[in-house]
Amino acid sequence: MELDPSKRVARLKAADPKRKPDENDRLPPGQYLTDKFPVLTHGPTQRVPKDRWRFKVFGLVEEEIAWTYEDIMAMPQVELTADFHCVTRWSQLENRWKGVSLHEVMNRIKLKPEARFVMVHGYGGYSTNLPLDALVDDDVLLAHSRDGEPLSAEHGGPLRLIVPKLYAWKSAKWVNGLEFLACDRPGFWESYGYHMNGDPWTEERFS
Ligand SMILES: Nc1nc2c(c(=O)[nH]1)N[C@H]1C(S)=C(S)[C@@H](COP(=O)(O)O)O[C@H]1N2
Ligand SMILES: [Mo]
Repeated sequence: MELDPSKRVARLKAADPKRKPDENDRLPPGQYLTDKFPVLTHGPTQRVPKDRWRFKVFGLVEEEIAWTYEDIMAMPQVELTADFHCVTRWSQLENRWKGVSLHEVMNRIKLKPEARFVMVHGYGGYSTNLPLDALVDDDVLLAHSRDGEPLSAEHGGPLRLIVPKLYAWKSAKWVNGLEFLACDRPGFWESYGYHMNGDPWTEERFS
């Protein structure tokens, strides 16, 4: 059952007594709190067996790469706690994600100097664009688990991108590639009018 939001906030305050005990400093404007983990997918859930899964790096790179799931899992892993804000106005607080930091991924890629943006691709044809800075932030992960459980296919397993500082549509499920670009280009939702950047704190919902 969904926790009453005030109880949820009370629990969060207890978990971090130093933090200012006000849900408004955790919830971006226009968002409401949920304890559920809603599924939000356009189109069918992708079910990609780990042994067939590939992650491609292409575009403005010195050398194209195709990593297997095992290649990615062999990189050092981190856990981090982060919030998740969907543009349809639900926000979840304190997800415990586990996966590979984008810093680890970027350390293994040689970009051409013109690269400024990235198109993130997912199985099923999904895409979403990010400025390079947003991709290489400290809290960006290729995540395989949430709260100690492997991600279900519905939630983007075996591997999805997590970009906590931007609206959740930037967190591509079934992520299978990074395409580096010199100029920004709209991804799937962006081409229907979602914002090119997508900062929830300044409500960059639509362009
Ligand atoms: N491949 C893919 N990734 C996606 C989406 C999608 O439709 N396809 N939806 C996005 C949106 S709008 C949101 S809110 C989050 C939802 O993630 P969840 O279903 O795990 O809650 O995934 C994002 N990543
Ligand atoms: Mo969303």
